[in-house]
Amino acid sequence: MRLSRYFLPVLKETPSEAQIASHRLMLRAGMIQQASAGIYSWLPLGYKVLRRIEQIVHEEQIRAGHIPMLMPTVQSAELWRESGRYDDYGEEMLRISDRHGRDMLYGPTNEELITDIFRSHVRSYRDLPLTLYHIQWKFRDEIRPRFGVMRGREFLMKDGYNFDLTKEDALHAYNRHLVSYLRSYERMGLQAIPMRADGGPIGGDYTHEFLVLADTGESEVFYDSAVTDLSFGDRAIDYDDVEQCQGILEEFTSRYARTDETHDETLFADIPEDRRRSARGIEVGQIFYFGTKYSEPLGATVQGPDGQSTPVHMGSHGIGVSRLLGAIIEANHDDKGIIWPEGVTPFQCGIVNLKQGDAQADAACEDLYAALTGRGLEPLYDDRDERAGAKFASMDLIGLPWRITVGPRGLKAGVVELTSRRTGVSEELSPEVAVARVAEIYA
Ligand code: P5A
Repeated sequence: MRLSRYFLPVLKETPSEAQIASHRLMLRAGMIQQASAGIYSWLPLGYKVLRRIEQIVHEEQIRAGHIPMLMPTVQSAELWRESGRYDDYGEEMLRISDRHGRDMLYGPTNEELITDIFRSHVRSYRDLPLTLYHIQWKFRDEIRPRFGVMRGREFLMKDGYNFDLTKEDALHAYNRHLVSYLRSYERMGLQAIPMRADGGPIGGDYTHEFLVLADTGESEVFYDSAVTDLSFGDRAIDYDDVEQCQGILEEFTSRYARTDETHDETLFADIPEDRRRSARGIEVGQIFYFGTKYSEPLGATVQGPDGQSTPVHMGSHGIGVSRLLGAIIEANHDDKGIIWPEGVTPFQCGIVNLKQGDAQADAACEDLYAALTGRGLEPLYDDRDERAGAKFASMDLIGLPWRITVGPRGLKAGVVELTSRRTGVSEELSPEVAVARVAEIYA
């Protein structure tokens, strides 16, 4: 992409309504624009990162054997009356009436709708296990939408639902989700710690939230600092291997880590004092096992091997896709702007032309652009007729992890400069080596 042809409405001023860094930076970098309280338009740069995050979530869900689909945002109240949640859900549910006076709602979650799909088609235990998921907009009429996309009213969620014959099988589905979430967050450059939590309006008493530690987080958390030493890394996973998935759950959840809703002072006091931590965190996902809470009232049953009809065991599993942008920026920024982890960056590399209009510099930038594109990368070429300082400031603000700077002086010596946004370290390299280096980073 050439910046002169892109739509990147960068703000010079710091927006006064934004209280935390991620919200400020998303507005300043022209990623989002508020449409009304807690509802945002995703401008091209923000939309690109949103799509990258979605892509990682899809890849990891499919790897775990879960099946993508798409359900609508607007749902009928009927199903919610069947489960009893139409009244229970309270003021967070946006209730709508259609022209025939029928009660509808903008879905805050999809347990009822997916259970209806399941009960319409599945009759036998032979069709299990089954896990379906989608990535779809949700609406929750939050009393205090704030911090930009962090607590929105309209937000993008990945929500997955497992259907199993037995509790044991459903717990394996729970473990598969835990493992796939650990992988997903790490690919996004985040450490998200699973912590015992409360079921809330979704239900069940077996649930973990995934928390990214950050001072600006809305959740209060308590944990053994040893959990922060764990990392998933590059392990081979067989998602059908019950023991392997259970082992990973135990590895990541056996130490004390809880949100304030389930915090237990007595258990906390058993942790050696120098490892006891209380902090704040951003909840970027939550997994639930709730047994037959929805399958029973909605009549989602299958015929078991013994010929008996039994309600299926279920769980649901959510990732806050749009909230993740805020969480990633909270964890990756400095005074100058965002520092994208390579896994989610909107463009892999920036190209800054220090002397636009200089035939040699222009040609060298065009060559770099073509070479990077040829390697399957998407560079952002700042080809505007601007001062070098302004170009650097924009690049630092939007946070591309790598920048290649091209100027007439360097070109005389046959070099360009490759700079890391994170460390600020620059190296002078021939254009070919710079391209190879960037390609290798993303290989
Ligand atoms: C699990 C999937 C559920 O809704 N039903 C389907 C279950 N869980 S949850 O914890 O309530 O939500 C899942 C994740 O969505 C994000 N989230 C939000 N993001 C932005 N703004 C909001 N108002 C908001 N509410 C929830 C969180 O990341 C949460 O973990």
